[in-house]
Amino acid sequence: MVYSIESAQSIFSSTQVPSPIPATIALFEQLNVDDKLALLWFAYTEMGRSITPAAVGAARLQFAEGLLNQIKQMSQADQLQVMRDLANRADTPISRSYANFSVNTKLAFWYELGEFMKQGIVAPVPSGYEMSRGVQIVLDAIKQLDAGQQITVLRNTVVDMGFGDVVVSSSPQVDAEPLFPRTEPAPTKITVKGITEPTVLSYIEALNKDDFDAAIALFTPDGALQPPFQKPIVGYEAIKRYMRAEAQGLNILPQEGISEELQNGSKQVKVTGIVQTPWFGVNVGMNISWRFLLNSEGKIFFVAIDMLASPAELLNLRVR
Ligand code: EQ3
Repeated sequence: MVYSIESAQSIFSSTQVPSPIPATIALFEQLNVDDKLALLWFAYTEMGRSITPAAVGAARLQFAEGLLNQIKQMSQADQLQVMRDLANRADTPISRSYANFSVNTKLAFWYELGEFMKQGIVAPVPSGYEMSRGVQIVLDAIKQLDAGQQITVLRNTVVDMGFGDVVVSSSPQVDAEPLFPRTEPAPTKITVKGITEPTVLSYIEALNKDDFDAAIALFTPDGALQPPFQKPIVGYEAIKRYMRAEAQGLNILPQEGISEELQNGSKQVKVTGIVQTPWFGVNVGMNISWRFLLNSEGKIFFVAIDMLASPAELLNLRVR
C-alpha cells in the first residue's frame, strides 16, 4: 500500500485534541480592539508571572529594539494607537515590521512592552478600566483551559498580530537569531515505555539538543511534519526552517507509546508525553502526542504533533 500525507493524517484517529483552543481564539477575535488588548493584559498578568525571563534574553530582542525604542519616545496616545494597530492588523510601518518578526521575537516584543507598561514607560490599561461582558466571557473561557492550552491561546493571538501575510517560519530573521539558551539541559538519552523504534527515540533526542539537522535526517525527502492545529509542512528545507523557528529550546519528556507494524513493513507509532517551552520552563507542561508513520526503512514519512484535550489522553494508546 502506498501512503499519502492525507491517509497518514488519520492514523490513531481516536486521539482527542482540545477544540476549546480554536473556539476560544474565535471568541477573542470577535472582541473590539480595546477589549482584545485588555483581555490579553488580564490573561497575561495571571500567567505572565511564570514566564522565565532568561528565555526573553537581550539577544532575542535585537530585531525588536528599534521598534521598542521608537514606541518609548511616543506620547501615551500614540503608544496606545500602535498597540491598537498591531491588534487590528492595520497597514502601518510598525505593523508591517512586526509581521516580519519571528514568533519568538514577537513574544519577546510583547513581553518587553508588558514590562514597560508595568513601569509606566508605555501606556498601561487605565486603572479604572471596567471589563466589558465580552472580555469577561473570553477570560472565563481561558480560565477553563489547562495551563498548556492557555499559553497556546496567548501565543496564537500574539503571532497573528501585525500587517501582512508573512509565514513566520520563513521570516528572514529566523536564521539570524541566536538559539534559545537552555536553562537546564533536556534529557538526551531517551527511553519510552512501549517504544523501541530507534528513529522515534532519535527524533526526540535530536529535538532535545536543538540538533535540527539530525532531526531532519530521520525524515524521507517527501516527509511531512504537522504541528498542532496546522497543515502538514513538507520536505527537508521547510521542516528545518519550521523547527529552527518554533522548536528551539523545547524540553520533551515522552512517557509512553504504542507501535504497530503495517502490511508493507511500515509502522505507525504513537507516543504521548509532556513538552515544556523555554518561555515557561518547568512552570507549564503541555500534554502532547506524536503520531508517526515510518516507512519500511524506518524513515519518518509523517509525524503529527497534537496538543491533547486532557491529561487522560496521555493514556490513550489505542491504534484506532
Ligand atoms: C503586554 C500584554 C500583556 C498586554 C497587551 O495588551 C497585549 C499583549 C499581547 C501582551 C503580551 C502578551 C505576552 C507577553 C504573551 C506571551 C506569551 C507566550 C510567551 C507564549 C508562549 C507559548 C508557547 C507555546 C504554546 C509553545 C508550544 C510548543 C509546542 C507544542 C511544540 C511542539 C513541537 C514538537 C513537540 C515537535 O516534535 C516538532 C516541533 C513542534 C514545534 C511542532
